[in-house]
Amino acid sequence: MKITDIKVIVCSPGRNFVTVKIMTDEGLYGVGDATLNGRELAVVAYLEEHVIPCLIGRDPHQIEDIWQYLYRGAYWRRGPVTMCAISGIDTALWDIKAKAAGMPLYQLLGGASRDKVLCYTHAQGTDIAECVDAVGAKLDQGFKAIRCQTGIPGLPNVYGTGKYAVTTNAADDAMPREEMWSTPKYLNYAPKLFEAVRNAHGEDVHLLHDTHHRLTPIEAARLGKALEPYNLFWLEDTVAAELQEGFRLIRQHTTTPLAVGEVFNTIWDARLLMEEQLIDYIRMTVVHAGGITPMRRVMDFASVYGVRTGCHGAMDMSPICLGANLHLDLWAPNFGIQEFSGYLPEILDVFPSAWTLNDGNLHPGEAHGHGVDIDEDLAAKYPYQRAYLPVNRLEDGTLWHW
Ligand code: CS2
Ligand code: MG
Repeated sequence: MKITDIKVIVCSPGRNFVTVKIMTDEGLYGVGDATLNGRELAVVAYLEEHVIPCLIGRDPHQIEDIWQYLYRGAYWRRGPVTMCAISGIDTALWDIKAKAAGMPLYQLLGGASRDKVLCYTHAQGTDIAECVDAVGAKLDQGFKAIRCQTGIPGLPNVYGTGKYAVTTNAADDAMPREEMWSTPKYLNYAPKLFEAVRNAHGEDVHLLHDTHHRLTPIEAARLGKALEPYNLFWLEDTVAAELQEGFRLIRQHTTTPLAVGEVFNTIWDARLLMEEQLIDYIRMTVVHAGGITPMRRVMDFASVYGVRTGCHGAMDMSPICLGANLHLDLWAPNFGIQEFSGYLPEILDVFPSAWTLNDGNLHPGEAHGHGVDIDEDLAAKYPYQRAYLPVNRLEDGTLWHW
């Protein structure tokens, strides 16, 4: 088999997506997600100018060699733009291989280790009462695990809450919005949220929380300790992800399980965290990690240290990325949970998907390949819109982690 053509499709059905489509001389094609939220066109240029010309005529079955060629061969390794581009290619190649084998992708990975994939969804509110109600609504929909985020008195527009809770491209995102942060206000308020949610909804629901890299290690340690009575499934992204050693201090002080890694893009970003068992869940995901090939390695490496998986799955990971993650989730012996924030209906129309959601669990489906496609005609009706993630400042104006 030979690769005859590779297209990069950019569309914005409510938010921007970059999709790679690889065509072959045998009529089989595969698709992969290459979306990097807020930096989409940088990945498009990387693919069109530097990757695609090298792959025309190659055998699409040589997934490992093509991955090494694009990663090692580039000399300039790592980084989100590079790894999202490689991921788009790698995911499309696995899609082709599984279609050629006449199997759903999870069978090629080693088969299913479980019947269904537990997922967590999001509940948020501008205040605690609203968030408690939102948790109730998600429980009514059948979800078993719920990430809770609340606005904080005195701080407008806190991440994951209010108007900006859904990660769509709002009209006012054409330039970066500015949010405001205060760690003291947050640390005093966050435990009250979980006290209220447990009081209202009991012990059975798994509760998660995301701090979006905004704390220092000692602040994270304090928060983890304060949340212990509420038995969280995980506390996510407490400190800046670059500071792997910072987790040593957090770990010494709290038994709240820790998750990190949505901004990592290679196994080396998480090596120390896993080797020293400083985390419980690794949040890396197919699109940002460079594809299915390296994600399988991350999952295996994590399993050596008792670390479980918790793939990032916000709406800016396209349904293709979710589909690919779900095949890995179904296979991985050390699977933990899959994030699922859901999609706008127009996104699901553009990306016809074989995966299903039932009673708080996902399944990748039995379609050959990874089971997600793109409707190119429909995608063309939603042109790209420039959109940024927000930036974050402390109350005195200092630029802070977002
Ligand atoms: C978040 C994301 O899902 C999460 O845990 O941290 O919403 C993240 O902010 C976005 O994916 C950024 O693109
Ligand atoms: Mg997060």
